[in-house]
Amino acid sequence: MSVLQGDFVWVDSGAGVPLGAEVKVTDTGQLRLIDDEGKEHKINKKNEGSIRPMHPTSVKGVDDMISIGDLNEAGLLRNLLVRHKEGIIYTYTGSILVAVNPYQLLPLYTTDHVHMYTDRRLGELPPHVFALADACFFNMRRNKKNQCCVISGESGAGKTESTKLMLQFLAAVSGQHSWIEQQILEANPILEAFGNAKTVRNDNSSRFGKYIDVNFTKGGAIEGARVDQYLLEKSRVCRQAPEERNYHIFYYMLMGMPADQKKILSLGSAAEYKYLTMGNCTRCEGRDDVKEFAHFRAALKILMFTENDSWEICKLLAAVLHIGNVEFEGTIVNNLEGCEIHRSSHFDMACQLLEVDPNALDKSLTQRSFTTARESVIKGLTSAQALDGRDAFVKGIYGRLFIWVVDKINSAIYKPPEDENEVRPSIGLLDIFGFENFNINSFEQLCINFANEQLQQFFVKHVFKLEQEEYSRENIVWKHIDYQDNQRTLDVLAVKPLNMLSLIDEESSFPKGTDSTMLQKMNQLHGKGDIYIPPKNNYETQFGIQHFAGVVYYDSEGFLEKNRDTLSLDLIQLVETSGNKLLKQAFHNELSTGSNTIKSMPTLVGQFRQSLDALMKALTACQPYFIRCIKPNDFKKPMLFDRELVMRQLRYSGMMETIRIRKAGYPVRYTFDEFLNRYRVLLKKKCCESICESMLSGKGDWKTGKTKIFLKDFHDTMLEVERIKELNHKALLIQKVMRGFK
Ligand code: AD9
Ligand code: MG
Repeated sequence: MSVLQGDFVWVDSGAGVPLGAEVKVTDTGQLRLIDDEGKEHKINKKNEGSIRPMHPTSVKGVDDMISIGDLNEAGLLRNLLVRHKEGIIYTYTGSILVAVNPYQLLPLYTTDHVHMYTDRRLGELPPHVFALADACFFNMRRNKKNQCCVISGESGAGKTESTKLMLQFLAAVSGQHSWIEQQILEANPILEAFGNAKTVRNDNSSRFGKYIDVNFTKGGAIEGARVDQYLLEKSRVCRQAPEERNYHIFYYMLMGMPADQKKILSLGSAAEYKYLTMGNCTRCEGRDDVKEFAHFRAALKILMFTENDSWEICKLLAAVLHIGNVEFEGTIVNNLEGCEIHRSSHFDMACQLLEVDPNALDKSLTQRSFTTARESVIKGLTSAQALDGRDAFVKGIYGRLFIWVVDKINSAIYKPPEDENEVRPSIGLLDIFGFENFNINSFEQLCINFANEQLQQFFVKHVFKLEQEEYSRENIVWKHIDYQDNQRTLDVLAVKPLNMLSLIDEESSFPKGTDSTMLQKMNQLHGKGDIYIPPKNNYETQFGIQHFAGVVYYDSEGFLEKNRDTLSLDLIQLVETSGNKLLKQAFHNELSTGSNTIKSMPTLVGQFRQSLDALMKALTACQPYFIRCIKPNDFKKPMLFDRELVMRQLRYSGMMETIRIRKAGYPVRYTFDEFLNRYRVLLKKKCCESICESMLSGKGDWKTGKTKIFLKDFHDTMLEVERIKELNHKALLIQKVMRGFK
């Protein structure tokens, strides 16, 4: 191969995927390569074989990966890399948008950009998240079909930001600049205050999933929206990993609330609260908690929360912080271990804010009552048990408060249809927690990763399975494209009889079930397959699962407790005696059944599966768009592109196969009717001619003029006869179908 100064070539990088490199000629005439990472390689006869010429499309990069000449991993990766270097973060794969997080504010989202992308077809302009939003909006109206956009990617990849940008665009093109649009946009800061937190991966990590369904009028104006929330990570309220914070709202409140109000709630600074200092981190760089509190308060007003609502919310949050500082002291009375509460100002404040009797709170935190067959027994709790019980209470309060807030937001922005059966045009945006794999993973990660498996299956089904099935139904000549199907993982997790999730549920319902009996059953039932990876020995509590994005090991300890997600009857009864209206409203489900029995509440897995099933149903009824967010580095830094990290994400999201199928396939399809109705304007004359050619050829002479077609009488008859035949045939088909319905 002969190369010249300025040529681009591929060179082996030693680790995995080849790198791009530019050819330079030294003063002495020797050839050298400078690779994409700035490293120099000498070329001599020996290693000339290891370099390959680069396709011109890979040199500067392309807008749509489908047009890449080097259709291999190196080609994809370099395409994103060279674009990232130039600050181009969006790239298409057909209609799928790949978005690489820039970790800096780019001047891409101005009103001018909104105008520029309004009413333009996908691909007319450089790739952009607004273009996708516009495509959803356009298709919703043209195809009279609801649209959804599934936004995926790992933690910190940019899902939430993309969702906000989609909403921003939809609100702008809906064109009303009205109250409802502002309300929908301002719901976000409230949701993020309660449900987002600083983690090691993302300073604004969503710790819950959300689906926002935006409804439009027939004329395309936003009418309302509804937010569905999924599985808030409640454990964060009581515990944070190093360098991580609790939910933003606590810090906002402590930094932003006026001193006189703080005084009433007896609040100090974040450093004073156990629940806010577990991660040894109370500040989040780049986030101004004072300003955010002001924004949060303003947003509450826009969403119709009253002054009193805001105050009651702050009261409950303050109560949570005070309870977190309550301490227990172990006691031994009559040889029985028990504990006592350290009566402190925090305890007093907690009672005052929760509006409960101090003795009652004391009792329900340090004792537990049981009902045996004959009598009810009261047992003292050890201080460790009391701490666990206290944390469960706090998680219960916060989790229910979050749901109450979401319900309240919905009551402001959602207008149920007047007629229940009416289908309103809508666009749904899904921003769900990304795939997670930490050093220690627990029940929450299993749920999150299960949700991601479901979404991946939705993607696989839509992009690969349904597509290829349709080609075969329509007799299109097609060479099958292989893809990574994650259905087998889903089968083991949630489909097969005695699947893992149902085992967890079943074991949770046995009073005697423990994490280790659950693990034994999993080993027995799934240990022989290649999806579930049993623990190494009998003492080990970690099991693994082969996910589409790699193996994740989960620690089974605490699984059943977390899944049962129950509060003791004592605590529920305490809430019942409370004078705090918001607290009681938050617990309305439990309280509605009367005082002596806890309504048997579904388990967490049960609830989560139910809401995911509903979500999948909603998505399936829509025409889907996909945004694949990519995280370019682990340091939240601009202009830093970690090739290995990006390659891993491209691999597990099936990007290579996606490009292949989108390139080979025909993702847009119309019935003949739709096609003709829509596009006959373009080729009026040709269309007419080809109808005549196919129906009248060899049967006398006909002519096309400039605006008219000229036929003999009998031609007209022939055409009409054929037309009637075709229509009758259709009518017959319709009748058949209708009869089938009866
Ligand atoms: V998580 O699963 O909720 O932990 P996300 O939602 O995928 O995660 P997020 O959207 O929160 O990530 O993005 C993380 C950070 O990246 C943001 O806080 C921004 O600082 C940064 N980001 C993401 N997208 C953009 C963008 N288009 N422009 C500028 C961005 N910054
Ligand atoms: Mg997020």
